[in-house]
Amino acid sequence: NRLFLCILIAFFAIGCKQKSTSKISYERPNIIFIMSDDHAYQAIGAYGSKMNETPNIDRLANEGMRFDKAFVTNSICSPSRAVVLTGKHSHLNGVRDNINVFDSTQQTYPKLLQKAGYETAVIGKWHLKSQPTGFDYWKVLPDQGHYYNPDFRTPEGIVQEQGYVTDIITDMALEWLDVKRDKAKPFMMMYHHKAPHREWLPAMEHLTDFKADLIAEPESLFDDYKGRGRAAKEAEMKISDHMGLSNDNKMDPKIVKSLGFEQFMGWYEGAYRNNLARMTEKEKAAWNKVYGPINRDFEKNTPRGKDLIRWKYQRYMQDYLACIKSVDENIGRVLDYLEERGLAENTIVVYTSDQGFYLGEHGWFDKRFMYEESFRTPLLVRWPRMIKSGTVNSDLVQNLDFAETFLDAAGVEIPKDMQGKSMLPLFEGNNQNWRDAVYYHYWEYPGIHAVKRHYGLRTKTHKLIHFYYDIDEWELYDLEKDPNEMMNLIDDPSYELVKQDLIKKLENLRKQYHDTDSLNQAILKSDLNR
Ligand code: SGN
Ligand code: CA
Repeated sequence: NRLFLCILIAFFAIGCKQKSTSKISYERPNIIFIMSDDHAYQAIGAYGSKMNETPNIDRLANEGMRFDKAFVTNSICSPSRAVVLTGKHSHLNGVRDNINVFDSTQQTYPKLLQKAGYETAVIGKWHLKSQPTGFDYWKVLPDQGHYYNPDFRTPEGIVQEQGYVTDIITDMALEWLDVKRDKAKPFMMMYHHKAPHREWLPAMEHLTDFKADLIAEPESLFDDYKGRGRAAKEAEMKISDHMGLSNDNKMDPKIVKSLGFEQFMGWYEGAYRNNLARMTEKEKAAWNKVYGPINRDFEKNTPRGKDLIRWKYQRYMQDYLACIKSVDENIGRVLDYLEERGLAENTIVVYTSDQGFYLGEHGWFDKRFMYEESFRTPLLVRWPRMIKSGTVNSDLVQNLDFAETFLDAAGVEIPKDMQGKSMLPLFEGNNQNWRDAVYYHYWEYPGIHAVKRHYGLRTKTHKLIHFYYDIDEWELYDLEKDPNEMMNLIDDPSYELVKQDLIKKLENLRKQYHDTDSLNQAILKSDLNR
């Protein structure tokens, strides 16, 4: 038809390299990549959450595609962000842990889209240390950023904004969409929330939310790690021992001390005070109105032993879910805007998190492990022009695939050195020749939370992990029989064939992704010298 011809001619005229895996031709789509920080799929309505509702995030699932097997390559913040930008595993993009600095001169998908005529922006959490490059507009949080009255990095320097971080990031995103961008071009916006990252500080209007709820405990809240190796036992992310009563559970350090509790880290007390110090007097008053009675009750009816773990879990979830409430409401504002302006039809809207998170499973908070809750991440994609509404996909996809997918959708050639795959065929319902395993490698050890270095692979049915560095242990899980990963089968003779097959597959994947032992030795050496 004539429209198709015009678009085709326009592409040739501007010299775009069209090499889409898709057979459908279309006007170049806009892209909004929404990524929150530490949002577990367990706390999303569309993934079956019973503890909270996320009606706006769910809109993306109802009107688009829900991915049930979406994973990260390295379950931690900066590395995940670097993988998204580059489409390369951590050992090649240089950000293997939260300490590495992102080399901003390297190839990224925003740079390639910008070159192909897209207007690009990143707003919110960045956490890559170096300045954002490849963006026409950027306004990002310094490092982890703050919840209340947060500072922002801009090309002109640091500015402080008044209010709650999730609302402010959204105000900025809407302002860019509405008035700041060049409307003659298609756009790509990375809209990144800080929430619901530790220490889970809710917006003033949500301080009381969930406080009267009794959230169901996960089956493995009191896990004793029997059936697994040293890595799970030695990790320092237990709600019982490592979650802070003051900073995480918002108890006054004076009360914590007077009751005789020792906190795992000395800085927990300072963190509590720093959070309060960022609030205005009005905010402090609202805060004290809610947490004051909780503090007094804790002082009077001090829980101990298992009751204390239960209490901490409830406190943790109340604040965590309240943070998500703001994320969900603000995403609703952006989706409404797209509809009002007639932009929804040809805008790809992605919702994901930089990784998953433990909501008490195995007794934990935090992430890092290749076990399911942190390895897996939510992924919802709406693109009415391409994706049938209400569809569910169960292919193995990764954050490694975003760069390739966005370039492909924009009709830009995918560079050969990118390591992921365009998800466009999956959007169209075609999963022929898709991968049968995903690869994972985590490096930040020794480090906070003490999760040991490990790599491994996951197929649709099994998982094989090798923990190394100050340990040499292998773990094998049958995900169909043991979805909670409670029993390591590595020495079970009835799994010998499965094990041999997985080991071979893992070797092949390591070769395919160029993650070699010699490179890893060099990485270890340089990590130890810093
Ligand atoms: C902070 C958190 C840790 C968390 C890291 C990394 N402590 O240090 O619990 O693992 O960030 O998180 S906090 O009390 O300061 O919040 S990441 O998402 O940025 O990788
Ligand atoms: Ca994170």
